[in-house]
Amino acid sequence: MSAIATKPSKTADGLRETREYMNFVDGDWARSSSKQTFENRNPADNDDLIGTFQESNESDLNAAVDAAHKAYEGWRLTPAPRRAEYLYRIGDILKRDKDKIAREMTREMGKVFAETKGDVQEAIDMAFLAAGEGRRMYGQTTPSELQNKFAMSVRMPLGVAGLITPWNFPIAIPAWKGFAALITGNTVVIKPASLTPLSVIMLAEAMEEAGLPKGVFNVVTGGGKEVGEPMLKNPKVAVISFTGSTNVGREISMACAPTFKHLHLEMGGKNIIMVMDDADVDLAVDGALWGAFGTSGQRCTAASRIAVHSKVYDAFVEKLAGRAKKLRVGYGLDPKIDMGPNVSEGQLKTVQKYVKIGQDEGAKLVAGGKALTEKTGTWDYSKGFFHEPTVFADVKPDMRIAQEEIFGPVTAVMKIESLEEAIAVGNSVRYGLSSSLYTRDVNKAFTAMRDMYTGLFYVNAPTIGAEVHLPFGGTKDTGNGHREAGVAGLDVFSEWKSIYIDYSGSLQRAQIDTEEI
Ligand code: UN1
Repeated sequence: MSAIATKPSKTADGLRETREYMNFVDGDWARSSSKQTFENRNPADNDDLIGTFQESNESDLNAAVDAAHKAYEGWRLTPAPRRAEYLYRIGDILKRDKDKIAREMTREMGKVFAETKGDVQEAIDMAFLAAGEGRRMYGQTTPSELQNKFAMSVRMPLGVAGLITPWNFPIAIPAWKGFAALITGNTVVIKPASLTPLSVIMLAEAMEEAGLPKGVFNVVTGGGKEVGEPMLKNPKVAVISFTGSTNVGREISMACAPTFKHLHLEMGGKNIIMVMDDADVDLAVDGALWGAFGTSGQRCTAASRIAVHSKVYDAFVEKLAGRAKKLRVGYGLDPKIDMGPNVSEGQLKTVQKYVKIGQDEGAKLVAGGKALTEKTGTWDYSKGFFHEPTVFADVKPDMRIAQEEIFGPVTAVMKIESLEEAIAVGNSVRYGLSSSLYTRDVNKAFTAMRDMYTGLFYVNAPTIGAEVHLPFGGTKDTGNGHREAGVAGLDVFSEWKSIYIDYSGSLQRAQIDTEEI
């Protein structure tokens, strides 16, 4: 079977083809045993049906886990440099199809084409990074304390990795997790976000074309209750890696606790840009605009708070509000557009809810504030989930809009008097993903670099823009101590085995037969 079955369907404007996308299980494309599908529509244009996807259930999930479990021995014993060859090939395929995949991703998820191309590029980068690790994957060799004894540590895979991935980076995050899992020798079952299943299906198509052995990578689409929860319960799944909200992450954590299932969580953020009085204000405004409104603010790393020194506060607020009002909102495949829609009606409602909360709390709305619902020369907004880029000024650090993750095009500007105050405000939230400082003073830069308790920190750049070869993740309620990407990303999907080889031919007792000096 292929990934897609097409069938004619009647629509208001005549006959159209509906594409039905399959699950990918044991190297083949398959329907769910539920015989049910769900629809995926373009968030910029609800008339545009991307396709229907399998509404899978527990038995589909278990079948995929069985396939991954069966494939594990063969994959585990495939030398890592050979595993890497598949990843190089997958990276090449993604590179070849970058524009095609990105176009579909903009249709499916809404962010502008330049950004979906960046998303695919992150997957390509990760494919090559992980493939390179296939020839490194360093352990340690160390001297033993005893003569004629050899000591070393090696990574070993865990088994079947269960991945639960979000809609905001529909291919990059599945790639971060998936390639790290594969290169370390695990097999994979992935449940993509129901708002963006196509992106993961396109990733699976690249894997199939690359000739990845059957069952090594499996995709099961469907809901959290029907597919996600059975994944957490299945004893053959050795490790779960999840990116999504802190509330769902907590539930996953509790579900994994009784069986000590290994778990990596990457959750919410409330990231801050801090602007000092000596900063290049125009550069800081550029950064704030990109940090707050890139991906319509739907990044874990979005700059949803901005703390500005009182000496440059008025100038900064005026410039940021002016620039935010000028952003062109519309369909992401139109090259003139700066910002796309929210991904869903639910996200749009959350944004509207927080705009109201901000106004009720007494923050000053200086740009945006409304959902876009009319037909204009730019786009027929009534067909999607659009919201104006929104800037609140005079926000107090304890207001809800400065404390809670909104995940939309809303940012909260606060006035501060010093670096120390900015750092205290910056660290005053429950999350700890990303932070940034605009300054020309090297002493201030190093102080903030030391004192911001976040997993990512930038100087003279916004809170977004992480590259794949460094660890990605956050402190406090953002994560559970793990990181993805970089070499650190291998830790989630492997365990250390320390190995001692005694070639003395006699019993040597560590700590006891070691001569005292
Ligand atoms: C996310 O929002 O979950 O640094 C990932 C960035 C991107 C990745 C964001 N490279 O913003």
